[in-house]
Amino acid sequence: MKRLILALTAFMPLAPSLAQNFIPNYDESKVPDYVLPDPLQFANGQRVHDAPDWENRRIEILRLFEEEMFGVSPAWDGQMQLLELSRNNEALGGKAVQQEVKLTLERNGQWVDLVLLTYLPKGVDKAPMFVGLNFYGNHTISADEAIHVTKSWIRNNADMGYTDNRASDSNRGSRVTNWPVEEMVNRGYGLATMYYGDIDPDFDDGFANGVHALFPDEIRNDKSWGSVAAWAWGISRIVDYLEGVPGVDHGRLAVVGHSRLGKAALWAAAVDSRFTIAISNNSGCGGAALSRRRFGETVERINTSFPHWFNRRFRIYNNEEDSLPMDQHQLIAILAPHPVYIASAAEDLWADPKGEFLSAVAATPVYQLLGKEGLPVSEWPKVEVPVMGTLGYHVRKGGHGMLYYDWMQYLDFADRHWK
Ligand code: GTR
Repeated sequence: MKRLILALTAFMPLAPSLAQNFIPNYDESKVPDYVLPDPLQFANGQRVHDAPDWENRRIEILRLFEEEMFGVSPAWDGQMQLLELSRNNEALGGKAVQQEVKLTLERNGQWVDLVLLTYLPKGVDKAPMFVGLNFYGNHTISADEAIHVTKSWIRNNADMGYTDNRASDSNRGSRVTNWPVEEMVNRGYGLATMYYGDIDPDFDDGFANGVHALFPDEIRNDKSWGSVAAWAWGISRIVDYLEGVPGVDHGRLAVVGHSRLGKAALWAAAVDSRFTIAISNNSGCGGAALSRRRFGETVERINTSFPHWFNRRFRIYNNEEDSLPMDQHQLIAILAPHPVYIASAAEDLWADPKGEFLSAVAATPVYQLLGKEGLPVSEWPKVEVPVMGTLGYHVRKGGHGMLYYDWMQYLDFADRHWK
């Protein structure tokens, strides 16, 4: 009976009062008791003994995330056309090549334009790259007037001067501190970034636009891909493009994202093994934070505020976190043996910093099974004391954001694993 009720609620519209009345728990003593699903135990109860067993268990877990949460994304069977929009061979005081390329994805007469901004350090034969989506448009990454302002739908934002859901060029360079490109380039890394709304505009539109619109033949059901999966799918198209760029080290690609885009970064790394490092910055609920803790944002709350982010089946677990067949530590575990870095911020309680840390702890046995260290500590580290093993973690002081401090740790972490 409970199952039937759960199944029915997946199709029921969520009452708006749920969002309005929601009071997040920020009290550690009120975190309920919970038992995490064991990543090293198959659904049928058998143990995972070795690496070949893990390969099968990994696929089992991946399918759970796909079918119960992010949704099933289609394989890409279209064409990609490239058009260079701008190029500066003397960017960042001559240290980098800055380029904008329009990637037009075409499938059965439908098309979508994605504009990618890349920086490649000069004097590096093959540059390792950070690949990450941005929130406010490529023109916010640098003040360079050559960079195009996105034409895609964008959330209105009085501070940014965005009205009518259109970006304006009044904010050129306003996100430079969140994207310290010069530091990356100085240390031999490149960056590839794209406005996430090019891939899928972030509103509940019934999946009629963005890359979903490339698949009009898709019959949607309660397992179909949501917006987080679409952003991850778009990130894979960036890699398709980068694979054709000779100055890029294709074996050293790190996917990075903040908040909702941190959720997308983790999912991108799970479905696309071309990423050999994944970085989650304040990804919170649906990202690195354990859902069962119900600390800060919860499954019900996220599904209510953002009904388009996950698939419809995920709503089954509104207030039913203990019946989730997986939890977010397994999203980290299925990235093993690749290095993963998880960053929290002390005042970002909505994203449950401790729950993000505990995910890394609970993923560690999988790394150890594969002969890797995982996370070197099991006690929550003090503020701004980063720990780095195959899994890395820090909790920065301050609130929600991807800041200079965070990036400095990502660069150190990448150096440690790649140099
Ligand atoms: C919040 C959302 C979080 C997080 C954040 C963000 O409104 O509740 O899950 O994704 O947005 O993306 O900045």
